[in-house]
Amino acid sequence: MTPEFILVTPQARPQVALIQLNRPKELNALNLQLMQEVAAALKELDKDPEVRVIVLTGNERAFAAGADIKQMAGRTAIDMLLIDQFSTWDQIRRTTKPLIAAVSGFALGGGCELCMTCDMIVASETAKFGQPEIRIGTMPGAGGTQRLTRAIGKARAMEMVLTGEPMGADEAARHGLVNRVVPVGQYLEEAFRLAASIAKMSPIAARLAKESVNRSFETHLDEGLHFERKNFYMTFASEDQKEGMAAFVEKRPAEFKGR
Ligand code: DAK
Repeated sequence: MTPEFILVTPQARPQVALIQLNRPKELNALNLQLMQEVAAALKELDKDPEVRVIVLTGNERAFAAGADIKQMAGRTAIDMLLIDQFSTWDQIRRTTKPLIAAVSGFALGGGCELCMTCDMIVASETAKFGQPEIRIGTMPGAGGTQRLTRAIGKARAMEMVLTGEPMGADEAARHGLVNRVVPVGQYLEEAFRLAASIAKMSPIAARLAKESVNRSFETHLDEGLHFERKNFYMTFASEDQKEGMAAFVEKRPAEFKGR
């Protein structure tokens, strides 16, 4: 079925797919259907052998201004429990291919959480990251208190979560929340450029490396090193590792096949 609230381009650039959130009048507020469409598109693209990297974006004015407050306003705790939005968010988190958020304008609440669920963030100068849920009587519910704190440290995250005050792109870059900040006209191209440089690598090595970096957030050092080691060994079972090292020795560019 054609999605209603997102646009999906599997080959926006060679081997790079694009998902664009497309509810511009509502600043891409994340209603349930939109989130399900994002999760379904990611699942599809994650299986597509022609796709190596995925870029997720909104538009210049807003990546996403949060979960849809109008849809959420009347819900009870039990409604929220039964809707189980977390299965959608968990599925997004399980995407195995590198996922880059290209963010301009508002990335607030669930919008900030969604871009932090991605592996890297390319921001435009106008990007504003924030967790303003406190201003509407609630708090982050899709990872904001955890991912923001890990990214920018306790003091600054606490301030943002308790005051709802957003952080601009330059400060986000200084804190390591985003990879780079570029002028508004360039953020999507810059995300594609980053995506293309990753798409040239072995997709097997990229997948195993992504898993290993992510593991560092979930475990202690000894276990993390053990996990890394197993994934490192596993790259030696790939044709890509043989090709990569042969290409180096033969002084030619490697051609990775994802096998
Ligand atoms: N929800 C619904 N509609 C929204 C919206 C939102 N989050 N943000 C903006 N809109 C709508 C506005 O209502 C307006 O629609 P009309 O009134 O024209 O029909 C339109 O978008 C344009 O917005 P504004 O007129 O307000 O535009 P301004 O430039 O004046 O202001 C703004 C832009 C971003 C500062 C403002 O719209 C704003 O403060 N928006 C709300 C930001 C916010 O509070 N976000 C956090 C929402 S709570 C979970 C997963 C996720 C979450 C929770 C649970 N689970 C997995 C369980 C996440 C929760 C949240 O994100």
